[in-house]
Amino acid sequence: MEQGYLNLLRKVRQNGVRKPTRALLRSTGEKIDALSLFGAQVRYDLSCGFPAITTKRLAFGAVVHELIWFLKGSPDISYLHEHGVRIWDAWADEQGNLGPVYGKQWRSWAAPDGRTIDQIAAVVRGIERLKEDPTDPVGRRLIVSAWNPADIEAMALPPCHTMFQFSLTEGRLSCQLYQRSGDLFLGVPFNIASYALLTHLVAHVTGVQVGEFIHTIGDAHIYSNHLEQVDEQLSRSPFPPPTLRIDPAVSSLDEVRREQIVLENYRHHPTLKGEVAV
Ligand code: THF
Repeated sequence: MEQGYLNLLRKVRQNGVRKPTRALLRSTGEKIDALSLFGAQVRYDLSCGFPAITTKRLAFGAVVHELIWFLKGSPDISYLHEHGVRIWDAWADEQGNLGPVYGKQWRSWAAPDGRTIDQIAAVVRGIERLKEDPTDPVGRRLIVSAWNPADIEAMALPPCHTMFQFSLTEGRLSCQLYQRSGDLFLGVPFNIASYALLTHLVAHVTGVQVGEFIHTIGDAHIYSNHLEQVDEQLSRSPFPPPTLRIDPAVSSLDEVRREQIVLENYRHHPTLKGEVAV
């Protein structure tokens, strides 16, 4: 299940081009280099298990809370703080605001005429229509975009997950993400789990099976302060993937709670820590 991820990690570790980046390390205050590969794609078959990385511990609770927070459409990180999740702190201002990032664009994209567009609700409606009529034109248009050029300047960080598309094929729901920039050691395991979970949730509320998660990355990189951890991770053998269980009572993406999502049989190697570049 995670072999595709490990192969990409190994490829960038061995053949990535060393590049300077814009990112800073808080601990030293200096800009940091990364090993980088432009253009990568990994497929995860969600029907074979949940793609939680097992070669280190994945903070699955933080993944779930972050996704619930995106789905709430909230511009500040108070929900995350109420649940002890600190992964967005480095980008927030003193009031905990990030500007019009993922949640805002997913749930209430501002149209020029003053309307707001709920892209997530539109995807769910589109899948419902496709169940009735597989030839409905929405079939190749199940798209959510976070990249709103008019809002980029007001965002704490331009979205790394620029857009994603769903496809319902033979009763199975697949999702492909285009991620413009991927921090392979720290962020990407989170991102894989997050979009796999989103795919499961959308499939659950629309009553279809899950298919694949296809992860397409623009700049796939390993920051130079993560190299030791990556070498350790690459020396480990993955365990069989865990299984995701969603409470059957979940009927809408707007009311999902943390306790309704359970990762079963998650066997993993010990935690590998790394400092995030901001
Ligand atoms: N910027 C950079 N440089 N890397 C990223 O991964 C990243 N993100 C988001 C936005 N900008 C980014 C923020 N998401 C962690 C995980 C996800 C993040 C940021 C940080 C992190 O530190 N994870 C640790 C600890 C987790 C915990 O225990 O809470 C880990 O070991 O996974 C990627 O979308």
